[in-house]
Amino acid sequence: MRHLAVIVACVLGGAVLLSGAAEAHANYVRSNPAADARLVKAPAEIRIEFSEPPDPKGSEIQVLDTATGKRHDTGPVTPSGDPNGLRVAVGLIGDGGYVVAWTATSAVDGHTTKGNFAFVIGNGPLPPVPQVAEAAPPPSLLEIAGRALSYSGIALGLGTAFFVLFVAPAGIDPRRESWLLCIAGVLVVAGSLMLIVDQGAKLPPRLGVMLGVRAFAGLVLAAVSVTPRLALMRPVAAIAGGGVMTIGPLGTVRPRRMIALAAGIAAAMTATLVSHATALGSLESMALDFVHVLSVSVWTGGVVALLWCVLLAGHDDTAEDARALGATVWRFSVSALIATALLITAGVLQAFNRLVLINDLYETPYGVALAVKIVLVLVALAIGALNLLRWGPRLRAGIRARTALIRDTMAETGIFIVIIVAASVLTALAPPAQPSASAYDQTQHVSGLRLEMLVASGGAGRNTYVLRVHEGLTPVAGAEKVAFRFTMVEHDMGQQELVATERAAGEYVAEGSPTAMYGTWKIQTIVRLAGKEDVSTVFTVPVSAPGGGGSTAAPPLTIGPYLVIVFTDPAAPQSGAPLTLFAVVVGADGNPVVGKKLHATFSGPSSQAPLDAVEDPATFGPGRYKFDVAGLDPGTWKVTLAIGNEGTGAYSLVVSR
Ligand code: HEM
Ligand SMILES: [Cu+2]
Repeated sequence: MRHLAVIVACVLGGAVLLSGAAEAHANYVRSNPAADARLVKAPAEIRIEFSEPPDPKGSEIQVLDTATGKRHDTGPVTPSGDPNGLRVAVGLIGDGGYVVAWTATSAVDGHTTKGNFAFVIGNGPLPPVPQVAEAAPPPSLLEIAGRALSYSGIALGLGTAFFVLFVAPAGIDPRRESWLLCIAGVLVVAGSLMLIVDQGAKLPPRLGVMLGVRAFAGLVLAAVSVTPRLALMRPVAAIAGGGVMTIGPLGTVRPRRMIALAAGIAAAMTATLVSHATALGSLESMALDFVHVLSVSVWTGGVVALLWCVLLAGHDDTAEDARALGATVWRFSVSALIATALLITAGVLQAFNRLVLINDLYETPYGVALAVKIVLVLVALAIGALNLLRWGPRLRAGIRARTALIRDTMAETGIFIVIIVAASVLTALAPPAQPSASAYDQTQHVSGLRLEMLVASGGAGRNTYVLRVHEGLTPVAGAEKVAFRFTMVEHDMGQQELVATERAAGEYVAEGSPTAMYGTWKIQTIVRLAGKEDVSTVFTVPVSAPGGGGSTAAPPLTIGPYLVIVFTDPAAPQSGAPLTLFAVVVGADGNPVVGKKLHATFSGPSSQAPLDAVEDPATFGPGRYKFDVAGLDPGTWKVTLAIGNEGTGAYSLVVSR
């Protein structure tokens, strides 16, 4: 019970350290020309910046004339100079509307995403605003299989090496683990090759190198297993005195097993280096992922090695045999307890980073795969507890329990296989929390419905509004009415309503220009289903100044009891140029909050004095606070906003050269 309490404390403690939303799969962040831009003269090239490094080889940018459908991109897609950017040259084009349709392949994990946006040259009408939805094709079976084999091989190799080095009885025959290491090596090699074949010609070079390293580590595992007396190892073995070496305080060290452990760790490292955590580019997230993979391997691979050890022990006829086995079970239980505490902490922290709502666990494919994992982990933990609390003590008391131990470890092994398949589906899917091609994308859960509001562009004027309505995993088709009511927070501009039409099952779309002025808008959505009461909720959407369209608006901050929408004027700040930072403070009822003291502190490429906000309801309307910033150096700034002493929130500000 005390151990359980420690695990629970670790998980809860970890959950407190949650950080913001993650991104994975290469998604559109901004472009030049911007989405919905109106240009005076034709661009010579299109540049798009994504949320993670794209690989030019597997990516495509098409520039299409909306009138004729003709393609105007010339030459291949190349890096744009920005680490996350791509560019394509554009032929001579005249006035008119154009659609840019892009496909991006992540350089990190090879996952593909698609999307599109429009721009217009001259005074003509804006071309039809393209679909807001961006698509990530479903993962292939080959990818899931390749991941599952890789992960099982890594876990078996690493877990076995750890088990024989640190858990098994000192005298265990080194040939014992050979079979397990050999199977592990074969699984890792086969899994890596499958993933390479799955990528085919579009295999990003970096991913190719990583999978190559993983396959090599697999070969090492297999080689170490089949050649305990390999010629190459002979000198080492000679020095080591037949495979056992004494190194000062470390005690005896077995080089063969150390090599297997190193190969397992190297293979685990390649998993982290091609994971969503790495695509995110955050060291913290990568460390969590690496800890997760290592601890998962020590536990799951260790259980299989324990099973093997028990099977090979042959019998536990005497009380002596039973006691020896009991000692091994005890040592394993201790390492398994530490490993499970680590893996659950790291897993839960990652999960919070990848999910938008807790409901994602049953309302998105990614969440369902995660939920399957969590439930099965709980079952495996229960069985593990049985080993620890029941069979272990019996064995140590000299009572036979070998059959029960074999049955339980086999059951655990079976569960682990399903967990690893679930983890493979999980890592192949796009997590729910990720930036979308729309300027605004928020999800709310109201009266049993999941409502996702997408607003195509961040600027004032004509726009497309999409509401995706789901009940559980199923889209809610055929609603009697879906409508949007627009009111401005800062000024009384009356109310406008747009009625949406169903574009696809559960996807309701309206076009129009209800947001005439830049500032903060409340969109009340009304969903009327036959025979049910209307479901209504409010989304608060920042609308940026004209010309600022296309840049992804930051999601609102939660500071104390308030929702705070932060935006800048100009929308894309330039280094050294004065800029205004606006913060609109909205209460729980969606109404503006006046008379607060707002304070901003800056951390970034250079030092910047903190600022206090001024309120100017006569000019800007109530609830809008203004910071005048003299000019910032180029780079990414973290602006921490405090409202009195009610709370703080962080806003990320990118200043270009
Ligand atoms: C025996 C138990 C478990 C096994 C074998 C396992 C296995 C794995 C593996 C192999 C990965 C992929 C790592 C990579 O590619 O770098 C992964 C990722 C992950 N795991 Fe687990 N895991 C287990 C338990 C858990 C638990 C209990 C949770 C959460 C409560 C969890 C949440 C996650 C998350 C969120 C990811 C990241 C997925 C992504 O990249 O989008 N795991 N797990
Ligand atoms: Cu991905």
